[in-house]
Formats: sequence, structure tokens, C-alpha cells
Amino acid sequence: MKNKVALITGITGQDGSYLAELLLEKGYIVHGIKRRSSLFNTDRIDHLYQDPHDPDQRLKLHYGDLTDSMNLTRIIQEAQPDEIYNLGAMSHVAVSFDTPEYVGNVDGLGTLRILEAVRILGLEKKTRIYQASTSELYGGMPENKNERGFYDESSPFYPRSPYGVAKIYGFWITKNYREAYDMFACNGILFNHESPRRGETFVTRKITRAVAKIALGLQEKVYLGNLEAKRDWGHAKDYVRMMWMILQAEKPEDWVIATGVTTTVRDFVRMAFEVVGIQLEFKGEGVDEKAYVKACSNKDYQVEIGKEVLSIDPSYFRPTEVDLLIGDPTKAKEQLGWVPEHDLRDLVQDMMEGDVQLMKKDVDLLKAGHEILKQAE
Ligand code: NDP
Ligand code: GDR
Repeated sequence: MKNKVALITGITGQDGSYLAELLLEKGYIVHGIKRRSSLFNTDRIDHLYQDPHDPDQRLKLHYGDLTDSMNLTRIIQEAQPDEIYNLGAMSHVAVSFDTPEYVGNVDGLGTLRILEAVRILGLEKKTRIYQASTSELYGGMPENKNERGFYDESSPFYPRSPYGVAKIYGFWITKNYREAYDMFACNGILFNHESPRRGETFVTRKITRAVAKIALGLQEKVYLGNLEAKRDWGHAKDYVRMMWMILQAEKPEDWVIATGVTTTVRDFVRMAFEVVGIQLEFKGEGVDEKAYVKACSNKDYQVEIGKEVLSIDPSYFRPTEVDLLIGDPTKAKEQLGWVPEHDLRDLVQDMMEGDVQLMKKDVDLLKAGHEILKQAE
């Protein structure tokens, strides 16, 4: 049987890397778009690399950018994909306040460029399209939850950042092309999903990296912003499986993917420290809130009781915040049979194990006399 062909924009990101793994396991030929950068930016997919001289090569990377229509059209023409997963985006909500025009161009118009390229090439009936939509569309407005207290496929949108506003354009243009040109184009409205491959400046990964460093004596404390924010956090591996299922469905539709459980940033911090046997005590309120070590049951970690390990830095507050997200994945579970394999506890455990391993390498480097450089978060 002929291999199916997929094209992934954003293949070098968290989701793109897991999705590429999944599709290669399923026998697909996978084309991916990577951006030119002055440093290598393929860390997350280097383990999937295949020699381009190999006649059986099934992972093919192309240089490209979602701001470049000609480039996208040429790549789609070359690849003739059965499925396109549009995961490429400037995906950081806080950074979108600093780069609002760029976000509109990439996350909003980038989606249009993909859809229009498929149409120009006459592939409307061949190519199915997945658009990476987001729970940020809801903006956490309490009055827009359903009667059970969740956001679902029929909840109204109210984006609260340039990122959310750009993604709402992506959502609607995908729906419009589906209706106008009868294309198999779907939105996955995914709630937050994380993993050991999560970008280092999103809050979960910032926390797990910092906790690993604090436990190993590499860092004194971590500075965070809003600890009250609540998110519905799932595991990226479960969510990319759902992206594929969405494109195998009988009809093109929009789908909410979430766990249905919401947790504060503060509780995520608590859980991450607990994985390494450290119990915390939070004291103070608002910008004066701090966390101290209350107990440490792991002899490998030399943290003193009473040590201050967390403070608030208001520069991480956002001009407009999404206070609470909680999604209702009933439609995906009932109609597509989606069963997530990980809960929040597994996720925190998985991320902590990854970061403790990683930071132990830094300890070895320090012991060997090397310097560990700090990076901005
Ligand atoms: P990441 O930030 O990890 O990855 C984003 C990817 O997009 C990277 O490969 C990045 O390339 C690429 N990219 C950025 N700008 C451009 C551009 N101008 N042209 C082409 N590619 C570009 O995001 P995730 O993997 O976490 O998310 C995947 C998608 O899902 C995104 O669209 C995100 O907005 C959306 N989403 C994510 C959720 C989550 O919780 N993770 C939830 C809901 C939606 P490079 O590596 O070079 O930077
Ligand atoms: P989010 O993820 O904005 O939900 O977008 P992020 O992890 O950045 O923030 C989650 C919440 O944590 C609060 N917070 C901090 N956030 C960061 N990054 N750094 C901090 O120091 C910090 N302290 C507290 C934030 O204010 C926020 O409330 C993610 C992205 O993956 C989007 O692309 C995706 O669409 C949505 O999830 C669903």
C-alpha cells in the first residue's frame, strides 16, 4: 500500500516533534518545515533524522516560513500531502504583547496562506488540514462557560492577547474555507499541554527546570508571575494522537481537547517540588507571596529547611490575563474514542525526571571545572 504523506509546519516545536514520531510510526512519509536560524534548531527531532541519500528516507525537512506564501505553495506542491498539520506559530502569549504585528502575520495570516496554497494547487479534495487552535480563544471569561462549568465547542470566544486574537483569525478562516470550498479543514481547540520537550519559558517547564536546579544546588530560587492562574494541563503525547484522529474522522469538524481538570500555577509548583521530596510552605499575599522549604525527605538533595525558593516578579504579569481555563472533551471522547493515557501527576513526574537528568549533566560539568551560563526566562 502507498504511504500516506503528511506535512507539518512547526515540526521543530514540542507538538511537531511528537507528531512526527507518531506519523513515522504509522508509516507516513513526513515533510516538515523548519526555519533558517543562525544556530541548529532541530534538537527535538534530531533523533528522527534520516540521511537524505537513503532511498527509503521518510522524514524530509524543508526550509520555510509561515510568512512566505511562495515558499509554502512550493513546498505543498512538491510534497502533495494527504494531510497538513499547521502547528507553526509564535506560541508564547506573553511575548505576543511585545510582537503583536508579527504574531498576526504568522499565527493569523500564516493559516490563510496554507489554506489558500492548497486551493491554488487544486488540492482541496485531496489534502486534509489540521489547524492548531487554542483554549486562549475563550479568554477565561467566566460567563462563557457551559452549564456544567466548562468551555466546549459551543462556548463563545473572547481572546485576551494578541496571540489569542491572531489565533481567532486562524480558527475562523479554517472554518470559512471548510464551508466555502468544501475542504476537510478542522480546528483542534487544544487546552495547555506540556511535556519534557516543552519550551523552557512556558510556566510548567520553567518550574520543573528550576525545581531540578534548586534540588541539585545549581540555583537559589525561582521568580514567577501570577500564581493564581488556573490551567487545564494535559500531556502533549496524548494531544498529538488526537490531532491525527481529528483528520481520520468521517467529517471535518472542530474539537475541544482537554483533561477537564484545572490547577493553579501555585499547585503545579507544589507538585513539582514534591516529586523531589521537598515540601513547601507559601506565605504572604500578592506580589509579597514567597515559598519556603518546609521539609525535605530526600537525602540526595541538600536544601535547608526554611530556605526561600520562590518570589513573585511582577514583570511576568500580563497586561490582560486569562484567569482560568477548563475544557470539556466529551465530544472527542464520545465520537472519536479519545482516551488520554496521562494525568497531571504523571505529567509532572515525567517533566521532573527529564529535568533532573538534564541538570545532573550540569552538575557533572561543574565538577569538571566548566562554567554553566545563565539563560533568560
Ligand atoms: P512551540 O512553540 O513549541 O513550537 C512552535 C513551532 O512553530 C516551532 O517549530 C517554531 O519554529 C515554529 N514557528 C514559529 N514561527 C514560525 C514561522 N514564522 N514560520 C514557520 N514556523 C514557525 O509550540 P507547541 O509545539 O507547544 O504548539 C504547537 C501549536 O499548537 C502552536 O500553533 C501553538 O500556538 C498551538 N497550541 C499549543 C498549545 C500548548 O499548550 N502547547 C495549546 C493550544 C495550541 P522554531 O523551532 O524555529 O522556533
Ligand atoms: P499560556 O502558557 O499563556 O497558558 O499559553 P504559559 O505557560 O506561558 O502561562 C500559563 C500561566 O502561568 C502564568 N505564569 C507564568 N507564565 C510564564 N510563561 N512565566 C512565568 O514566570 C509565569 N508565572 C505565572 C501565566 O500568567 C499564565 O496565566 C500556552 C501556550 O502554549 C499557548 O501557545 C497555548 O495556546 C495555550 O497555552 C493554550
